[in-house]
Amino acid sequence: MNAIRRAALLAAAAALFPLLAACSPAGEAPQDKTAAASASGLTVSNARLVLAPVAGNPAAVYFDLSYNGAPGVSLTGVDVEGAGMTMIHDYAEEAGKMRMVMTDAVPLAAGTPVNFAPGGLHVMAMDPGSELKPGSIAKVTLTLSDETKVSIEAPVRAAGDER
Ligand SMILES: [Cu+2]
Repeated sequence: MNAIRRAALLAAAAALFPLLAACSPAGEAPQDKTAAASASGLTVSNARLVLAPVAGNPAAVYFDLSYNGAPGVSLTGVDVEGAGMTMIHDYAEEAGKMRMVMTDAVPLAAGTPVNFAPGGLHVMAMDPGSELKPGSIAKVTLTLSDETKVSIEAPVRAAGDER
């Protein structure tokens, strides 16, 4: 191998290395429930999808949001790959009873964490497909009012599992 060719190969290897490191499959990025995704000041963590006791009934998606972006932004939609329509729900007291209510937008404010959790805010995912089975991973994409999208991998849990 001559010197020029060797130098060119070294340069090519150096240019490739960051890419290879960034997409190594079993690499440094933690793949457990503590994995977080973020964009435009929004960080999503602790995502999980909990199936209903009856297969095919709506599943619930929970996650924790922290935000340090621009003011006036809200969470306007959540998509779940492999499921049908989704809705953001909250619980509200009405005539002494807790009822689920639809929520169009969840305002985000810097320094104010928002938790989607059992008994409170949650995403209902209609018609979860059979590929969303316990132990699998659901790709959940959050959309903000400023068009930002953040995708996170949510472990799928059975109805009886910890929520
Ligand atoms: Cu609901």
